[in-house]
Amino acid sequence: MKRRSAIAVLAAGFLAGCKKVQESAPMKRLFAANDGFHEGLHNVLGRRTALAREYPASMIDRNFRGNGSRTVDTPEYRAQLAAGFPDWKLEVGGLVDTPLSLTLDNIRRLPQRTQITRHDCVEGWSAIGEWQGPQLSMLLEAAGLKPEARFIVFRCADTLSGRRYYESIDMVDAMHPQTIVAHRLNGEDLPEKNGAPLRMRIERQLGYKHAKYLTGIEAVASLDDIEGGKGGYWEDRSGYQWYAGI
Ligand SMILES: Nc1nc2c(c(=O)[nH]1)N[C@H]1C(S)=C(S)[C@@H](COP(=O)(O)O)O[C@H]1N2
Ligand SMILES: [Mo]
Repeated sequence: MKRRSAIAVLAAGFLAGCKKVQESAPMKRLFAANDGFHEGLHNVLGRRTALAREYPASMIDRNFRGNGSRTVDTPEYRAQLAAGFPDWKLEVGGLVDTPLSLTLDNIRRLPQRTQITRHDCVEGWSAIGEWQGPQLSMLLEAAGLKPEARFIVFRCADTLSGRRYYESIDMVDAMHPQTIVAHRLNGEDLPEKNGAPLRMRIERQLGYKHAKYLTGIEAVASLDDIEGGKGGYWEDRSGYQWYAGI
């Protein structure tokens, strides 16, 4: 019953949400705020909403490197991995009207976006891959963001040096058409090292923003009280920039 209602909510959200991302409520508010404002802000928004470059299939790196966590070191994850993640749940919650609990099957049945993009890691390597999954904006529209929601936090299953990995973005990136919840890489289910079964793609930002082993998507008003308060695992620990635009 619970699962069916999540799908119904998603379907309704999708039908309502077929309009362009630019016409979604948060983007409307952004562009309204920009009306009559000076050119500088207009240019910044233009840059932030522009698409990241997409590449031809001939340029795909067939063995996409795994970086940071390359697995989740728990018996539960190993069992899920071996069984094809039958019980993996992606929770969409926080400041939303209707929290969603989605299975992989739910995610696979949603309208999909496929994009061939270049991943850039701060450590100095890049790789081109083809990613597939539903747009984050669709999930957020289905759940219904409350007006106070300003950031989206991504929760992950893995720990690095004893701390849960997490990340966050603002609504411009959350509503960006290339921001997707990816479950496939280069035409196959996401490999373990690349974040199976689900990971974020946030194509206008550096690699550490792209949360792997995704378990939760949470809408919040402020990042101050989350973990170290700087909006991400590396931001808390190493002073990496929260906004990692490329
Ligand atoms: N959950 C989680 N997500 C993560 C990391 C991590 O260690 N754990 N590493 C980040 C970093 S620094 C990079 S460059 C990319 C690497 O993605 P890849 O393993 O698919 O190359 O994942 C990012 N997302
Ligand atoms: Mo990275």
